[in-house]
Amino acid sequence: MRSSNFGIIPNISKSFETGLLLDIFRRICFSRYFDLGLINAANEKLVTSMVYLSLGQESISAALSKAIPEYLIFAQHRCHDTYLSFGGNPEKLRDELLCLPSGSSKGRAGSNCLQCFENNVSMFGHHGLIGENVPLGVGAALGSGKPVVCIFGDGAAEEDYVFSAMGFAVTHKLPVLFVCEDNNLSILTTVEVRRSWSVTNVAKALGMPGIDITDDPWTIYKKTQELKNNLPAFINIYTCRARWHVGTGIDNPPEWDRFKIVKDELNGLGLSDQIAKIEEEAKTSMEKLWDKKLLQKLSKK
Ligand SMILES: Cc1ncc(C[n+]2csc(CCOP(=O)(O)OP(=O)(O)O)c2C)c(N)n1
Ligand SMILES: [Mg+2]
Repeated sequence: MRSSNFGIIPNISKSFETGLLLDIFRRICFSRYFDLGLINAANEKLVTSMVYLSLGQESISAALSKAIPEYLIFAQHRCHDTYLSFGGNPEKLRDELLCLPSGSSKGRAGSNCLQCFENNVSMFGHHGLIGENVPLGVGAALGSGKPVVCIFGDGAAEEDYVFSAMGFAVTHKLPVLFVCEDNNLSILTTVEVRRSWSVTNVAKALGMPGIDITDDPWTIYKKTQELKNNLPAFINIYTCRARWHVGTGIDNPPEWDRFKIVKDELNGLGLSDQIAKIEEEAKTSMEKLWDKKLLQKLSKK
């Protein structure tokens, strides 16, 4: 059942070291303020390319990037947070969205096809066919022997090639972590309307461990640490998309506000001063990144 605390390990944050709690929070803030700056820039028509915001879902990659920083990444179209949390350069992401040659794909790919091969990150671009990153990721694990994370949506999870790739990974015991960012939506259609079955049950039937949790970053971190010793494995993570499928508008208020829940928890742990400082730093650096005059200058180049 979708709810803000489904599958969360009670009091889990208390078992974390402060440094790790703050690092995860820093990554959440960074992705969040990147997208908030982008929303302003897009609303001012300074960014005119299509944007797929990860706003609302950013706790997932913040936690994954701490738990499995070295994995090859095969993400889908909603992955600003994945790119940023794993260590992609924010200027290059901004420039990509501005369609500039200095962008992460020379300005030719855009929001939904992000890639990164620097700062020890190996993130492979998505082509647009939802779920195709899953067989590609499984093939990469087979060919390279390196661990892979495939991150895809609850809609993509319904594509037949996703299941055949997951089955192949089980048969060949490949080191792949399959992560479904389950925001309950394929564009505007909810899971309930689309299917009567659960992807987690399919993963389990194929012979891999499968769990359902919510986007509590500390539970994600802990469960990922456990599952990485038992790959291939599948995690379905309930989360909330805060903005439109594509673009900056708002469909409905999100079912829960993970950012607020995380801050409340960290405040309860006595970290108010530290998190206020981290949030302010993220806000300031992203305001600079998305400064209106700077964007006008960059676009004239
Ligand atoms: C094979 C295929 N079918 C349909 C589409 C059109 N399409 C683009 S995004 C999308 C919804 C994706 O939903 P989900 O995978 O849950 O990702 P989310 O946008 O919710 O993050 C669809 C149906 C497509 N790109 N590829
Ligand atoms: Mg979805």
